Amino acid sequence: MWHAVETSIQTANKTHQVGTSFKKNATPSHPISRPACSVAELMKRTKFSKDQIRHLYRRFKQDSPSGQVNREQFAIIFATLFPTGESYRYSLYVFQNIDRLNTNIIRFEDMLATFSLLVYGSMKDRLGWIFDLYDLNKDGILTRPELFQLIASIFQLIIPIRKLDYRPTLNTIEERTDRLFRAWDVHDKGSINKEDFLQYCLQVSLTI
Ligand SMILES: [Ca+2]
Repeated sequence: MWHAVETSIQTANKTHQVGTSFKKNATPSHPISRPACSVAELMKRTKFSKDQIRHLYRRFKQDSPSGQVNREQFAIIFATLFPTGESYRYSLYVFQNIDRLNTNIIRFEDMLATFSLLVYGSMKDRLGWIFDLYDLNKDGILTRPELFQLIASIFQLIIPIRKLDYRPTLNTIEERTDRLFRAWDVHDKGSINKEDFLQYCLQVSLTI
């Protein structure tokens, strides 16, 4: 997914279109939700350039002509990135991590804010986003069942479980979950908060 984002940004860097607002479609075929703020405001919020924002907006509109995406639409778009796997469950986890206000809708501004954090954010910001992705119920605590569900959904992106012997795959997911959970549960509490997670990941990144 982020490769696609980077490709879009690189493409935007090669374009020379200018403008300070989102142009209206001359003959819209359906109601369109446009960004609630100006390009200048989005530039200030996200660090993206005007050309990058306009290019990303066009790409966003290609996939979602209405200007916003619900869970089902997001899952369909997401599935094109993983044509051989089962991406629905993971797409829902990503959706709820972008839809931070829990509106059940992703607008262009939401998507752009996430891209900005992942492209321009600090290591701590990016790791925090990953922790929030793993923290499925968003209560600030990562539990083993949540980590298991997340890892299982990642496996399904690549390997449709229905096509494999289920037990060995499940065992592998259990082992991965145990290994990561033990490493991240630095205080051996049986649960992991964001501070523990950041502390572990930042320490490891410094030693690599
Ligand atoms: Ca949780």
